[in-house]
Amino acid sequence: MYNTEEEQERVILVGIDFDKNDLNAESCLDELEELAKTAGAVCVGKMIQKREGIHRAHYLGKGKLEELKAYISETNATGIICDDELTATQIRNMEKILNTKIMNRTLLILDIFASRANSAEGKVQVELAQLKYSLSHLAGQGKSLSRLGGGIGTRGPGEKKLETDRRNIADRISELNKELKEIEKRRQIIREKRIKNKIPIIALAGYTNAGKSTLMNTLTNAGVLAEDKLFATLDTTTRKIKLPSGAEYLFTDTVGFIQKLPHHLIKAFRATLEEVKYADIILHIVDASNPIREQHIKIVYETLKDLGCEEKPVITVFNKTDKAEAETPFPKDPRALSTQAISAKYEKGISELLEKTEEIIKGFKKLIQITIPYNKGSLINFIHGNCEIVESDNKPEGFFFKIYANSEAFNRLKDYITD
Ligand SMILES: Nc1nc2c(ncn2[C@@H]2O[C@H](COP(=O)(O)OP(=O)(O)OP(=O)(O)O)[C@@H](O)[C@H]2O)c(=O)[nH]1
Ligand SMILES: [Mg+2]
Repeated sequence: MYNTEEEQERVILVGIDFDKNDLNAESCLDELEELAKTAGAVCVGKMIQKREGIHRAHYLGKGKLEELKAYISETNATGIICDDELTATQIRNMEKILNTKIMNRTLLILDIFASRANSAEGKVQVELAQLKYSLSHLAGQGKSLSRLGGGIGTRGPGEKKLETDRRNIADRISELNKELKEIEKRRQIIREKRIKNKIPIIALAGYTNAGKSTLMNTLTNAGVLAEDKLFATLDTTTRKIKLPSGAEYLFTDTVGFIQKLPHHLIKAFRATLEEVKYADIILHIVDASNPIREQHIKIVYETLKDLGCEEKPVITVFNKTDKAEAETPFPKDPRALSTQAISAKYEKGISELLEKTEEIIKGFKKLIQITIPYNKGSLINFIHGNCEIVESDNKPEGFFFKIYANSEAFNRLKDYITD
């Protein structure tokens, strides 16, 4: 009989409690457990070593490694997942001592990304990041991945198996780079079109699992995938939504941020993450019921800074306020222009949030009604190129527009206001 199901991995999670670190090692491992579950593995144990830093040769100290070896055989684990970046040498040395599969947070995240990527761009980015990862971690050995069989670290985007033949990796990387350039070009054209249309862009950003897609669903009924898994969303989705005020906005749901996301991964997914860079305003969604929400907020701001978005207007949205754990007073957020408590799932606080968002957007744009005489054709082009049009009509006395005008447009058009 053939068993086509992959054998479930049984993993021990391993972390280091650094002396000078503001990240809490236990909560990092809890999150790693969520990631492992999302990737389909079972956590059979956890181990944290207090150390000044990572051991250069084998991540943990020698004594702790022996302890881990006993723990592996005791729990029948099929592999370990370390919470930090590992070098090829560290992996090799640990493999030799522990005689088990060595994985880490990055490999796990890539594996989850691989199973979640839907768009062409998402798939290309994931495969590229995976191949680069395996190339740098298999340097000089070349057999480690093929020896692993199935499971975490061997899955490519979609149903595909990750290519592990080193001779082909370099070719495939250059092929994917070319594809990615093409996709980025297309994305750029779409962005330019949006900017030209002058419809304000509102990005939903925040820590993974905060409820961004749920809010997007509440706002649009767009049917964006929302589930209790880390990295449910890997591809960005943009929807045009008309608010009760009559104005239209583009809402963009983005990939979640996470702590310890290595810089090279942020770089690899830049095209996807960068959507926030083109937004007029960021709605920063926080899971207010999470005990380490303050840590999440800090990581989101660090990532936004990495992406060059430190000046973007932000409204911080405390979500999941329907949960009892969210009841303690919300943390202060001096970076945000405003804050709002909501429940995306139970549709609480949504209209207040939208009002605040519109107020801020309109803070730099004024809503006016104008009628342009038919002999002033050049102004029509100016309006189309520079203003956000809410309504337009041909009236006997001229072209009628209801528009959001910035200060320049307001000054140029104020003689035609017909309120
Ligand atoms: N109780 C409660 N649960 C919520 C609320 N909003 C979202 N959730 C749940 O939180 C989980 C994560 O929601 P998502 O909308 O997928 O979160 P996300 O921020 O898009 O996550 P990623 O795409 O993984 O970054 C789901 O199980 C939602 O049902 C809320 O207001 N209250
Ligand atoms: Mg999502």
